[in-house]
Amino acid sequence: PKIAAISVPFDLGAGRRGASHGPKAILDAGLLQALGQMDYTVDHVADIRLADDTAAPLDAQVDATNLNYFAEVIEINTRLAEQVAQVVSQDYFPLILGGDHSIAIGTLAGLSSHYHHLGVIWIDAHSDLNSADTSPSGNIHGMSLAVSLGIGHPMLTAIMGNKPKVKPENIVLIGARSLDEGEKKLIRSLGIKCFTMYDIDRKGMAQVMQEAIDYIQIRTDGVHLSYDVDSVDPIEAPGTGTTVKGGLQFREAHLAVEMLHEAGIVTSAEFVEVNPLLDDSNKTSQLAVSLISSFFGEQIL
Ligand code: DIR
Ligand code: MN
Ligand code: MN
Ligand code: MN
Repeated sequence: PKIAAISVPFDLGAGRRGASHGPKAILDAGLLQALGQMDYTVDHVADIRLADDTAAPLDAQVDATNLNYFAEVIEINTRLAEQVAQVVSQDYFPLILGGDHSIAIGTLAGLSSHYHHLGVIWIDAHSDLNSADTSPSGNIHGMSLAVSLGIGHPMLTAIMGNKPKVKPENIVLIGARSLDEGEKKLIRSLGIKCFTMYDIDRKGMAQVMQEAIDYIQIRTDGVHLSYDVDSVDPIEAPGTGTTVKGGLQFREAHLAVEMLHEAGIVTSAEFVEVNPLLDDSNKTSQLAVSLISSFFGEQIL
C-alpha cells in the first residue's frame, strides 16, 4: 500500500516542551529509508503547523478553564483532521508522526469521515480519558481519547462534526499503569476494554494482543493504532515527557506491532510523544523507527 506520512511538530498539548521535535528526530533516525527498503511507497505529504500569526483568537466568552493552549490545540487538530480525511479519501494509509498525544483528536476526527465503526488500539501508560473537570494538569494530551468519545469541551468535540468519533466498545487500551481517578471511573462506567500492565504480566503480551485483535476486528470497519511511546518502559524509551516505570519491555513493545501486522486489521497509525530534548542520544527516536518498521512488516528472519 501507499503510505501518507504526516508530521505534526506540536507539543502544546503536553506539559513539557520538545515533542514538537519528534517527527524530525524520527525521520532523521531513518524512517523513510527503512520503509523504502520494505518496498513501500511513502509520500511525506505534510507538516501540520500553526499559522504564523498564532492561533485564531477565541472569543473571550469561551471558558477554557484547565485547558492549556486551548486555541492552539483546536487549530492544529482542525488542520490535521482535514489532512487525514484527504489522504484517507485518496486511499493512502495514514501514518501520523507526533507531536504530543493531543493530536489524536485531529487524527480520529479525520478518520471518522471515512469509517463509521472505527476501532482504536491505544497503547499508552495512560488512558488520556480526562476532561477539564478531572484533569490534574490541564494538559490536553491527557484528554484526547475522551474528546474523541465526545466527552469534553464542545469546541474540541466539534472538530470535523459534532459527533463522537469512536464508540467506547470499539476501544482497547493496552499498557495502562497510570490512571487518574476520573479516568478509572470512566473506563468502568463505559465498559472500555483495558489491558493494564497487570494483565500483560499475568497473561503475557502474546495473549493480550490476540484477545485485543479478536475483540476489535469483529465490531469495526477500520482500526487505528495510537502508539504513545511512554507505554514502553523508560529504560528503553527515556525520551518522552511523562515516563512511568514498569512499562513494556523492548520485545513486548515490538511483539504488539508484529502481531498487528500479521493480523492485517490496522488501517491507520500514529506514533506520538517522542521528545528528543529528553532523550538519551537518539534512543527513543530509534525505538520509534524500529517499532514502525515492525508494524509495517519487518521481520527478524
Ligand atoms: C495525566 C498524564 N493523566 C494527565 N497524562 C499523560 O495530565 O492527564 N498522557 N501523560 O499521555
Ligand atoms: Mn497518551
Ligand atoms: Mn456502517
Ligand atoms: Mn502516555
